[in-house]
Amino acid sequence: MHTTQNAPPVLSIDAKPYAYSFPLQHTALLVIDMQRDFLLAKGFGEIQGGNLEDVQASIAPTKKLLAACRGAGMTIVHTREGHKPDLSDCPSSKLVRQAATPGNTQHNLVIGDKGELGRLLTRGEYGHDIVDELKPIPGEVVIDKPGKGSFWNTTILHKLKARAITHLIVAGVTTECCFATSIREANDRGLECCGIVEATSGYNDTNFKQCSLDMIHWSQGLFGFVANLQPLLDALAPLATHSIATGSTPPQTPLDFDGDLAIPSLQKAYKNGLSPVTVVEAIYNKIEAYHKIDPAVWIYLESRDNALAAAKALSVKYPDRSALPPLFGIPFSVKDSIDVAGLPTTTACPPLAHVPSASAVVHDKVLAEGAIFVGKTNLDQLATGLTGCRSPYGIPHSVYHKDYISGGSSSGNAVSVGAHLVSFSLATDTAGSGRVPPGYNGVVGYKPTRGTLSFRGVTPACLSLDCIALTTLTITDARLLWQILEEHDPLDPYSKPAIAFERHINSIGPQSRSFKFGIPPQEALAVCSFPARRKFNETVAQLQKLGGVLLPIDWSPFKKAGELLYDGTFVSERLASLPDNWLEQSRSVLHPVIVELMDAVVARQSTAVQAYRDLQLKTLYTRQAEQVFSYSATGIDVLVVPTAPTHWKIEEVLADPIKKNSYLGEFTHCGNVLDLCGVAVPAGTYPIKELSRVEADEGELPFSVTFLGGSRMDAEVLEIARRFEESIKSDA
Ligand code: TIU
Repeated sequence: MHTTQNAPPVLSIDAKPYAYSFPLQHTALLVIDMQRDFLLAKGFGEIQGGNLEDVQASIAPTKKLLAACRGAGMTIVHTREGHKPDLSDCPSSKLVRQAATPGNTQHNLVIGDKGELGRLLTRGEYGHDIVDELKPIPGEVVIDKPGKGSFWNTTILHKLKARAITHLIVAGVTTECCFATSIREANDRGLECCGIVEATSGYNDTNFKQCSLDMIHWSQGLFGFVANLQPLLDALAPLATHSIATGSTPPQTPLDFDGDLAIPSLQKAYKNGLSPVTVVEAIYNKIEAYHKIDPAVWIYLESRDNALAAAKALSVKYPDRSALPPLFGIPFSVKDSIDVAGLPTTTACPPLAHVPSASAVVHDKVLAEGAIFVGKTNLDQLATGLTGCRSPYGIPHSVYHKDYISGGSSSGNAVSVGAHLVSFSLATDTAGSGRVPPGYNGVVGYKPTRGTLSFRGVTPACLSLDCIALTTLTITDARLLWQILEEHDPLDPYSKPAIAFERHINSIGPQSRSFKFGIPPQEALAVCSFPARRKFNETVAQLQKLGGVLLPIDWSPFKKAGELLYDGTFVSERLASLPDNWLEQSRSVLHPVIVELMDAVVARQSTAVQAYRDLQLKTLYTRQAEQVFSYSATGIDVLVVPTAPTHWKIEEVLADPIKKNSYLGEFTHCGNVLDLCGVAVPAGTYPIKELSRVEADEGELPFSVTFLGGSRMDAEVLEIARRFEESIKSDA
C-alpha cells in the first residue's frame, strides 16, 4: 500500500495486465445484477443459460468483497436489470429475439411473464430484487437498468460523477453479459475498471468465463484490469473502520460528543455508538447560549423535548449501527420560506403566513434519511435582499462580529450553521441569497443547477429564477446533501429531466489534476474592498498552485445578465406570485424597505414588450455564457468570483438600504438568470481594520469565493471547489 502524507490513500494490487492502482476516495464498488432472478432456481437466469451452480458460487466472495469495501468507507453501487411493469422500457428486440429462435424450447417464458419468483425481470417483483446476502444498506446507490450495460438510460454516470468517482471495482453476474458490457461502457466514459475474478461468474463453462475476463485486459488493458479477490481484501483490511458489531448492545456509558457537526464526523461517531440524544442535548445547550449572542437567528425553534423525541425514535427505528441512513441524527434548520407541515411559513412576512399541511419535498427527503429538524430560520422579508437587515424578526449578525451583517436573504440559515448550532440548513437562492450569507459566516453555500432539486413546497420569491440552496460546513457535506436531494419532480413545473448530456469522467483534465478557470476583468473587480481584492488575488494564486489554468473570458454576458435581474423587468416577477392588489393592502404591515423597493418596481410601469425583450436577452446571454463554458480548448470549467465585493456594517446598510444591498449582488445576480450552478467556499479571513481602516478595530472577517459553472456542471464544479477547500485547510 502506498500513501502520501495529507493525500488520501492510493492502493495498488496485482492485476492483469499490470498492477491496478486506485485512489480509495475516488473508487466505487460496482455490484452488477446479483438478483434472485439471475441467481436462484426458477428465475430468469435459469431460462437464459441454466448452470446456476457457478453464479451461486460467486455470492460468498462478493459478500466478502462488499464487507471489505464497506469497511473501507467506499462508495457502493448495486445494479438491478429489469423493466417497468408495463414493459414500456423494454425494446422488442430484447423481449422476443431469444424466444423467436427456430426450434426454441429453452425460452418458454419471456420478460414480464409470470414465473415462480414473480414476473420475470420486472421491477417490484420478488425475483427482481437483490439476494438477501448482498442486500444494499441505507445510503448505497441502487441503479435500475433496462439494458445489459449499466449506463444505458440510467443515472449511474451522473451519480458516479457526483461522488467524484474515477475508478470502479466490478463484481456481479454474468461475466459474459452485464459484467463485461458494463465494464466496456464504463471504459468509454473514462472510468478505470478492475473486474474481480472470484466475485463474478456466468452461465457457461470456466473457459467461457476465462475468455470473457481475458477480453477485458487483453492488448495491454484495452478495456481495463482483472484481479483476484485476496490481494484486494489484503489491501483493504487495514482500512476497516472500527465499528460495533451488528446487533450488539450499545455501550452502557454514553459516548461523549466532541462537538464536530460535519456530517462524516457525526456519521462515524454514530456508527461507533454515539447517541443522537447526546447530540441533541449538546446543540440545544449551544442554541440557548447563542440566543444571548444573537436573538434574531430563529423564527421558530422546535422544542428540546420534540427534538429529543425525534432522536429517541431514530435510535429505535435503526438499531443496527452498521446500517444507518446517511443523515441519521444530523441536525438541520430550514429557511422560513420552506414549508414544514403544521408550522406557519412566514417568509418573514407575518401577514402572508400560512400553515401548510404538507412539507416541502426537500424537507421530507432529509427527514426520510434520518435528519433531525431543529427549527425555522430568519430571512429577509419575502426572501428579497442580500443583507439580512429586512426582517420584522430582528437583524442577525455575522458569526464573526456583531456589528457586521449576516447577509441575506438566507440570514438565519447561514448563522445557524456558522455558529455550529446545526450541521446544515435548507435555504433558497434567487439573486445570491444562498451564497452571500454563507460567505459572511465562514461556511459553504451551494446553489445547484435550478430545477434539479424540487422547489415544491417553497414560497416563491421570483419563481422562474428561484432555486433551493444548501448551507453546510464543508463541500463534502454539500455534495452529500445534493446527492440525497437531487431528483426530477414531475409535479414541479420547473424541474429538469433526470438525465442530461454528460461529459466523461475526468473531463476537466488528466485525472482531474488540472482545470481551466476564468475570473472577472480588473474593471469588474474594482468594486471590491481592498481586503476582498487582496484575498481574491490570493485565491487565484492558490488555484494556479492546484493546477488551475487561468484563461481570458468574455465577461459581458455575466455582467449584462446580472443587470437584467434588478434593472430590467424581471423584478416584476416578485409581484407575480402575490395576490393582485396585495401590495396596496399590505403596505402598512410590510418592512419599509420592501415597500420602497416594490413601489419602485410598480412605478416603472414595465410593459409586456419590455418583459419579452428581457426574456430574449436572457436567452442570448445564456447562450453566450454557454460559449464561455464550452467543452473546448478555449472554454473554462469554472468561473471564479468573489462571493461579495465587501462586507457592510449593519449601520451602513440601515443608512442606505437599497443601494448597499444591490452592490452586494455584483457577482451573484447572474447565477440563476444564466442557469448556472455555484458554490460559495470560505477562502480565509482578513483583519477588520484592513476594511474599516480604523487601527483600533479588532477581529477578523471571513472572505469567500464562488465557483460558478454551466448548467448541470455541478459535479465538476464541486470537485474543483472541494480541492480548493482542502488546500486552504491544509495550508492553514
Ligand atoms: N443472459 C445473461 O447471461 N445475463 C443477463 O441477461 N443479465 C446479466 O448478465 N445480468
